[in-house]
Amino acid sequence: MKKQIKSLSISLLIYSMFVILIGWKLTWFSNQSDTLFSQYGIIEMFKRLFNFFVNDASFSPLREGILLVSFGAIILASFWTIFLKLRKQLIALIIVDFILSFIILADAIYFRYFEDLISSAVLLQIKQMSSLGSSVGDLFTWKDFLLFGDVLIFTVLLVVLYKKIPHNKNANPALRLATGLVAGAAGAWLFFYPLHDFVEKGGAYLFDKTLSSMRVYEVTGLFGFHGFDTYKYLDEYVLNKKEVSAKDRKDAQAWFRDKNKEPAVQTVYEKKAAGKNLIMVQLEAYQSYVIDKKVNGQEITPNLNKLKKESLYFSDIHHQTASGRTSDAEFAANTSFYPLATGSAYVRFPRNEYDSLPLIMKENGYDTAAYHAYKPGFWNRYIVYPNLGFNEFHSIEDFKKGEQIGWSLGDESFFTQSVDIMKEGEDPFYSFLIALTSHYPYTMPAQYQNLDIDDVGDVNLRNYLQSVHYVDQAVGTFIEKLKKEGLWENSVVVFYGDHDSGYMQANTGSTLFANTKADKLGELEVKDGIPLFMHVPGVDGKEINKAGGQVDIMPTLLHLFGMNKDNYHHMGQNLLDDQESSVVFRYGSVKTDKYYYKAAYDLKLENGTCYDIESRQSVSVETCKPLYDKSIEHLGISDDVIFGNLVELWRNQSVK
Ligand code: GP9
Ligand code: MN
Repeated sequence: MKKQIKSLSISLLIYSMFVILIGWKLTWFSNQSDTLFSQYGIIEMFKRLFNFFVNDASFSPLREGILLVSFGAIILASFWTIFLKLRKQLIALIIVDFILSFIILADAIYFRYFEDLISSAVLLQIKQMSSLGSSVGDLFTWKDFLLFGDVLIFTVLLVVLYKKIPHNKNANPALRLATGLVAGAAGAWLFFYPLHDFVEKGGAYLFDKTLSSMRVYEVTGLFGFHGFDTYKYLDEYVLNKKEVSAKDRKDAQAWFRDKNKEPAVQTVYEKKAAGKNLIMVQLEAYQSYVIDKKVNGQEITPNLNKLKKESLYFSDIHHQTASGRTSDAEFAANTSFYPLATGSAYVRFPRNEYDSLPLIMKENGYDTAAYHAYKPGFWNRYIVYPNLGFNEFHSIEDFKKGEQIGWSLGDESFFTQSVDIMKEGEDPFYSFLIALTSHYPYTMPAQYQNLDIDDVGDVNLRNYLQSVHYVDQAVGTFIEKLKKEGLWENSVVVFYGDHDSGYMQANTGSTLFANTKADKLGELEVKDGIPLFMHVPGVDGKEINKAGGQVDIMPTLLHLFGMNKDNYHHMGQNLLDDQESSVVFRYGSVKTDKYYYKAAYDLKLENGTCYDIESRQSVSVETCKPLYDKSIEHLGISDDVIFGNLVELWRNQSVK
């Protein structure tokens, strides 16, 4: 018996070491992403936990709870190894160590770019990720692989010492089984107790309507998130394909009915674009802080600055994208629905129908086409576009070989060739162009590094500025060509940015450069800011600073073209009327002209921050409650419509 206990003790000692090692790796991830342990401080968390057990202090599932949950998850993933004899246990632990380390590293790399975790929805888009190609390489260094150092050392030790490891003749299987089960039960308690407490304290919503992966991660930890995400995926796609309840369907329908009941506000712009063509250009990672800005005396975007004076320029527009990036922006602009919290709607619901911009233009006699010089399968575009109402999709396969910059054909050649295709078609038309050159990591060939900025910001910022400067030049060429071909005078031409540039971390050269107000609110304001230009023939230039986002682009255009109908389902607002406006971000924050409500990861009102824009100070969150309520309502309704493909359903019902 003594020997058996001794061998079990060795086994448990090694096992504990494994748990601590993986725990340490989780804190490494936290430090990398500045979340959880890094935010709260691991020592502080242990202290509070001690206080909870010893001094009966109160328990916060989000602080000390996350410690228990994280360790619980490690134990749940590995307690079964205790059932095995020592040699086999060691092999099993090395394999589990490898798998868990791999998950941690993959998430860390993904987070550096997307500030999000890898979810099953993201894995469904894995083709996109692999096409990130060389840019993925820039996201990690060899040091990251030290995370596998222990796996390597233990494997070598195991091979060398294999013969010397006791055969465990003495280890009693029943004793091992019992110990393993006790460990498993302890793991389950550690994992579920704080989560149960969280749900009891009103946290259930987080698991019902998953608005973002990071919010779930904040309460479940990294492995807990992946467990939950896998469960959600199976539940959504395999076990019970998600049906939007009859009540939610009705609520959504009533919401649109109420919205459409309000008579449209008349403006001087109404129908100003009737009969004109529409050319809409989405610019990659284009942010508004570069517009009208000089660096070392040089204009960063001289052509767009000129356009700004001559067109309608919307100066308070923000992107509303999440992990679907470029596809989210296209989706919002062409359907007036919010992108999903996780994964791209293009990938998750490619066959959905909407009252989409190309479809409406088509109904009004327009020819419609999308242009993007990249692989047609990327973001599922070739499947989605016909459903949205695009007659044609000109992908990389339809462009002549030209100058290659970054991911694909440079924007200059892309724009020029697109106009050549456009001019051959019939009027009126809607052409939607997605530019690509200013994609992360923004490195430009030497001949296109035309700004003299060696002493500015950090290398990321310099690369970014050079690439947006190049794209601006391409925009200039594009406008000239449209003029030459006689298209400028009879087309509405729209330019907007798809999303942020992806690396704006606090206190780096880039934030300091962009945030001229140099305060917390300024950081938030510039982070998601994108430009929006609308050139409307016959309409003078004007700057409009109504708060808005990408979902507002289509309602504004329909107003200009005089194509709006009161049975359309759109989440956005017309940016040209004088009604009060607001922009709801996909992660729950909201901005109006007066307030900026920054949502917390857990989406609880009280954990967010409410800023008064004029005083630039934070005020009581209650002031922002109406904004908060609006964001929850909007995101919920939009999600229901997408999950339930409700626009198609309602269309079919009204036909019957
Ligand atoms: C490529 C483009 C990629 O087609 O959509 O941009 P991203 O989604 O990575 O921003
Ligand atoms: Mn993009």
